[in-house]
Amino acid sequence: MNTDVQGLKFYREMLKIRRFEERSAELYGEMKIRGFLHLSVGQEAIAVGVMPALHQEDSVVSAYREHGHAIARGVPLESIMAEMFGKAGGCSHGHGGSMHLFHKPSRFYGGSAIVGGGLPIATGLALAEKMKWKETVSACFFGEGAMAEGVFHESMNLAALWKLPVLFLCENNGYAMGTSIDRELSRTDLVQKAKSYGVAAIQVDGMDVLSVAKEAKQAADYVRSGEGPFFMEFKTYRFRAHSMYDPELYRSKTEVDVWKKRDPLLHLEQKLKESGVFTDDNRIQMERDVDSEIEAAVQFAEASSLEPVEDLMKNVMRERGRSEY
Ligand SMILES: Cc1ncc(C[n+]2csc(CCOP(=O)(O)OP(=O)(O)O)c2C)c(N)n1
Repeated sequence: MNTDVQGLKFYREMLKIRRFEERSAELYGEMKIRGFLHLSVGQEAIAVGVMPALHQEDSVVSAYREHGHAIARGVPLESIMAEMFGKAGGCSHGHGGSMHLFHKPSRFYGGSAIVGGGLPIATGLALAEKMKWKETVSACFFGEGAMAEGVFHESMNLAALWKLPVLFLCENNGYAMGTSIDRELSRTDLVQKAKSYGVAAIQVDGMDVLSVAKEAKQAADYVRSGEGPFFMEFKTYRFRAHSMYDPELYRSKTEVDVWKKRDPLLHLEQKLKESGVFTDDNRIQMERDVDSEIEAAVQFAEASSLEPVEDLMKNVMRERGRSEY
């Protein structure tokens, strides 16, 4: 695909994620969305740049900051919004909320509240696919905070040892809640850490969607060809709070402003304008289109019903008494 056409597509997709999350924050204020809500504003280039490298039959596993991943993967927008509302029309039937988006048709296997929880799931999916002789990739998004968890090391070790087709996608936004990376990890060279397991690894500018797309394609091709796992560290930043309750005392406004100058949307907008394929009018029109798509999703969520009370225990694993066996 021509770079300008691809750039315009990427811009629209990043804009959709940005506006979806900004609208979600408003709806949270209106108490339409309840529970936890983690926004990825500032990190959109990673979801949007990585997805085109994946095929329909590949698996995607994420963590709790996953709206962007789900949208970019093609999980229907209205089913994501309905899930945030806790409604039966949600992709997880309203059982999961923002942190537990799940959509089997897209092979989007969560959404997990447990830091690092997706890593062994993605590794297990890769093992299952390899045992079936399938040439698929199991892509796993996680934050650098997950690299302090035991499961990160177990997953990397087995993926490397058994040459499993896992694409490890670390979004290094510098903070795990209020803890900066140098206060959480003994070694902050993440690429080196991955290489110590014998896993091929690179660092990529996570604010530049075109670089993300180029590098992700090569990495996914490597994994698909049976070479084993690949680790990508994306240097990025979240522009908003960790979740909806966060006074942000751990970082300065100046630091946030410096990163905002590298906003992935602004960055791409400038590039496209320089190429002469994008104007302010185009942007305004695109914003209108995206906003009406999001409003349709909100209407769907509003109209969707709550799950009947008698179904609330459906899909809940219960310990059964001996007599029930
Ligand atoms: C196993 C586990 N430990 C602690 C927490 C509490 N917790 C929630 S988010 C978070 C920070 C994780 O940071 P990172 O993985 O870098 O992701 P980011 O929030 O930056 O996207 C922590 C410690 C949790 N959810 N799960």
